[in-house]
Amino acid sequence: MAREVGEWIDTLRRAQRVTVLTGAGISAESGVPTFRGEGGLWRTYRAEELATPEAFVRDPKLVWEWYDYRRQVVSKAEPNAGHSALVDLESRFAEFLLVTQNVDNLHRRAGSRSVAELHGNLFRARCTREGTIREDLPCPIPEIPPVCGCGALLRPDVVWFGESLPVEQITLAGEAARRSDVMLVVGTSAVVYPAAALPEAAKSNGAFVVEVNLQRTPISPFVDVSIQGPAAEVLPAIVDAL
Ligand code: BJW
Repeated sequence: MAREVGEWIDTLRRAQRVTVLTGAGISAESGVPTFRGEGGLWRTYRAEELATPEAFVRDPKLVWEWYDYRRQVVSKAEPNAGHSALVDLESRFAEFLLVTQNVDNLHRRAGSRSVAELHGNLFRARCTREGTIREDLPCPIPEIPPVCGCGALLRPDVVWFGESLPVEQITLAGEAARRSDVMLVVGTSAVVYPAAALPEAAKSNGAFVVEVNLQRTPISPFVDVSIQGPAAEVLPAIVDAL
């Protein structure tokens, strides 16, 4: 590990602008299941079957049961050493943005402040009629599916397949990626767009791109360094080496 980190760490040391893109893998060591691969199924469903507006229209109760289960898992989970290492990293650079695809809130709970949440947040709900946001739903939710005061269904305030990402967050993320001296890409399968396009945008604008993952992904062939290992070990090793 020390050798893998040592060879390129000077580039990170010299960087002014650093962007980190995270996915479900960074929370795996907190006990939060990832979407794809082992543990990716809930009951018999894959994420792609439930994380869609069509699934919600067809069966809001089923979709809410999935989200309520995940809210409970995440509520009991704690940020891990990988999340904490990114809090440390944030304090070391003039410009730093943590772009996350995760909806689990663990980065903020760890203490990260400069965070762009691309896919929403599990602990927010949104009225399907008025668009108002609720952050006070109990966990677990007593009656599923939950309903707004106006009588319409609430939905999780997350981004499903086919839906647009929050404009401000994806704009911030794209700008940060293109301005980066270094981008770290941590624990994402890099198959879901537009988030998956950010490492390439960074690379083609001159950034040095480092991937941290248990396995190779579609971006591995073009990144500058691909470290295969658990985020909760590799990220603290990077911070130590700095
Ligand atoms: C570890 C580890 C450890 C494990 N340490 N590593 C261009 C081309 C093709 C398709 C499209 C395209 N542009 C848009 C699309 C359509 C679609 C898309 O991308 N489809 C592809 C799947 C083909 N995208 C969209 O629909 C997006 N909207 C959009 O683009 O609007 C405009 C538009 C619409 C339609 C057509 C064209 C344009 C919206 C995407 C929303 C994604 N939403 C979800 C659910 C969020 C809510 C919820 O949580 O329920 O977001 S899906 C799910 O995947 C979730 C995640 O954020 C996202 C990414 O997953 P992630 O984080 O990478 O997790 P995993 O499980 O896949 O990977 C974990 C990784 O960690 C693995 O690699 C492990 O090895 C690793 N790992 N333990 C380090 N300890």
